Amino acid sequence: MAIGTTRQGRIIKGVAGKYCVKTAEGEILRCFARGKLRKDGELYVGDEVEVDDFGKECVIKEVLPRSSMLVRPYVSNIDGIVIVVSPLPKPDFLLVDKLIISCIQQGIDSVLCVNKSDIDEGDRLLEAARKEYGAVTTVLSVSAENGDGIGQLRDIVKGRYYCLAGQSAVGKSSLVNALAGKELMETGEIGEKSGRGKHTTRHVEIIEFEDGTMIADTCGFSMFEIPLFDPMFLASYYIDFDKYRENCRFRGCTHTVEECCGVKEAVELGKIPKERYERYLKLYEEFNKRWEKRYG
Ligand SMILES: Nc1nc2c(ncn2[C@@H]2O[C@H](COP(=O)(O)OP(=O)(O)OP(=O)(O)O)[C@@H](O)[C@H]2O)c(=O)[nH]1
Ligand SMILES: [Mg+2]
Ligand SMILES: [Zn+2]
Repeated sequence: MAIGTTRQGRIIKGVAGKYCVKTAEGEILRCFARGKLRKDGELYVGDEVEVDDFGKECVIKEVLPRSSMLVRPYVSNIDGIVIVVSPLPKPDFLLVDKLIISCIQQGIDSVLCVNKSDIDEGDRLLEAARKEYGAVTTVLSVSAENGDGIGQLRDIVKGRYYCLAGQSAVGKSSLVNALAGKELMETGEIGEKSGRGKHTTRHVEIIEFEDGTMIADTCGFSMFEIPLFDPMFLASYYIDFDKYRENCRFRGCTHTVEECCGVKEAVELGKIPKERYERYLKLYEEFNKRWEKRYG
């Protein structure tokens, strides 16, 4: 077999075993994967890879160490997630909670974009999002439709690499187009009967802007399980609980059934939103069940 030149680049798209790798010089190499990298789950969009360049054909032979890695959406080496919700389809805050936990686990940033501000009557969703997440992350009001808040979003992602994440039809691809100022990505509709999205975006793809900003458009999803860990650590990902934890009587308080719990007191006093705490309990239960099934 001919010996190729080794080159480096980043996977910006991968469909059915074929990958587009962009080099530092901006050249796009069309690649296959070698050996075990051919298996599902071995290569992520965002991966920095070494490629054997045989001229017509290129082969990915190695993945460089990743700084971050997510399974939902399926991306690597990101600096942060733009979590998108909208008034329609109906927002799912449990999904938002899980994405924020993923960000904290991976040591990356998050921003919550309340999209479709043009149809958010009385700013209801925006107000709810601010109440639930104001103490946790940046909450932005945006509209891909009329350009509202897009400048602020652009400032946040500038020069960095963010992926978009959220349910189908919340407007992720529309936001990429708004940020780019042109129609790069295909956008879809909401089913009239179901009120849900139609999963228009089928592949993760990185779009690079002239100033070096990179945005990965991703596929919508509603179900997602965080990789399992001991439920006793769940509360440590709720940074808005932090300052009330010192009022818990017991060390290692899980803020569920214990007496004299500072977090529960804060919920009673309205300092922690009740709904946020209730979702915590739900997720705690979910983790407990999974944990017992595996280790019980
Ligand atoms: N009114 C309004 N509609 C919007 C806005 N942004 C997106 N939409 C509409 O919402 C629908 C879904 O938009 P997409 O950008 O395809 O949504 P997506 O999140 O990429 O969906 P998937 O690719 O299926 O995950 C389209 O009909 C858009 O025109 C907005 O700011 N305001
Ligand atoms: Mg899309
Ligand atoms: Zn407690």
